[in-house]
This record gives sequence, structure tokens and C-alpha cells, in this order.
Amino acid sequence: MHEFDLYYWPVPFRGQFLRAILAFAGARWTEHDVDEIAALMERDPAEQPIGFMGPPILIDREGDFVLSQMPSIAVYLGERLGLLPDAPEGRARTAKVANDANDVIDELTLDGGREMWTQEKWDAFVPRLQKWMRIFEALGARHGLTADAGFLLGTAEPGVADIVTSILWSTLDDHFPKIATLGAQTAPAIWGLARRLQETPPLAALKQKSLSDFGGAYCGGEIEKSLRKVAG
Ligand SMILES: N[C@@H](CCC(=O)N[C@@H](CS)C(=O)NCC(=O)O)C(=O)O
Repeated sequence: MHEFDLYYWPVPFRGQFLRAILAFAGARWTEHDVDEIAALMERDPAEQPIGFMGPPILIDREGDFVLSQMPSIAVYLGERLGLLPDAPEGRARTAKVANDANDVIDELTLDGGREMWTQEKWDAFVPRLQKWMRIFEALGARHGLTADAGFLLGTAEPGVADIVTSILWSTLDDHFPKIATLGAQTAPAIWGLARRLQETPPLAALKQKSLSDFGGAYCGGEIEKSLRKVAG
């Protein structure tokens, strides 16, 4: 039995942040399939391992602890695997970065596909996406990040904030050429950080494995098709 269990759909999207933190730390985890996730979701909250609406869910077998909500899990794994800054400010900023990343992917998928993208809606959204890119770029700049050196929060070593940032933007860069072009122009230091982290052996291996496991999907479904039409 592995140390951790992760329940997430077989796509990168919101689960990839957690896979990357686990992989970066060299932790081993078991993934559960769609039927197991659906069965957990159908249970009454009192019968779920933790009350939750949608995955990801993490089980820490060693710590006998279960958690939902991606940003909370990212911070927990950071604590557990030694990937958070020491100071309270850096730990809180790590939570901010995970919440920002979650907001970006919700906006990009119109809240999980409640609506579909049209060219008009996308054109109106692009300045907002660029603002998100600049929010990350400005945070890095405050801590001396450049395209070639440094980390998002000015730490000596990369942590959860860097892993989450790298997964957010590199996954979009890999799947959506128009976002790739926009990002390289708008947030060059963040694009450099994303690439540098992706070149580390654990994240490079995860990327290859995810590509073959998930067949090149990003978030799946009709919303991915509609996003590909405007940003592909
Ligand atoms: N705020 C939650 C969102 C969870 C969520 O929306 N999960 C999606 C997959 S990315 C889901 O399958 N939701 C099903 C549902 O809400 O019914 C988080 O950050 O973990």
C-alpha cells in the first residue's frame, strides 16, 4: 500500500497540482478510478471519508488523514513533505498562489463547463487572463524572480508555490498554443520558472506519464473542445 491515495478524474486539470507535489517530493501514491470516485461522491456527507462535493480527495495513510479542496491539500502536502517556506508569510502566500491557480482554471473552463466558449467571449476574456499572468509575474518580481533564476516567493529551494505555478502555466502552455504565446510575452519570468521546474526529473517524468495516461486531455468534456476552438 502506498503512503497516499489520490481520488481525481483521469485528466490533468485540478488534480495535476497534487500529483506534481507528490512526484516532486518522491512520495508514492495510488490513484483511484472513475467508478470509485463516483461511488464516493454519491454517498451522504456523513458516510464520505470527508464531506466533499467534487474531487480531488487525498488520503494520507500514514497520518490517517483525509482532505478535500485542492488548495488545502496542496498546503497540507507542503507541510507534510517539507515544501513550504519557514515564515508564516511565505506559507500564507503559498495558499494564496494555490487559490489563484484554482481561480484561473475555473475561469478558463467557465466554472467546469457551465457555459461554452465562443470567440466573442474568449476575446473579452483575454485581458483578464493576461492580468492573471501579470499577477503571478508581479509576485515573482517582488521576490527577485527572473526567467533564468530564482523562485516565486524568494526561497532558496523550490516549494509548493513554484510547483503549483509551474503546473498551472506549463499545462496550459502544452495544450493551448494561443495561451502559450500570450504567456511567453506577458509573463516571461513565470514562463521561465515553469519551464525550469518542468525540466526537473520528477516533473519531466510525471509529464510523460500523464501524457500517455490521459491521452493529451486537459480537463476533458465539451468544455475542453470549446476551449481548444478559441485557444488551440
Ligand atoms: N473547490 C474544489 C472544486 C472541486 C471540483 O469542482 N471538482 C470537479 C472536478 S475539477 C468536480 O468533479 N466536481 C463535481 C461536482 O462538483 O459535482 C477544489 O478546489 O477542490
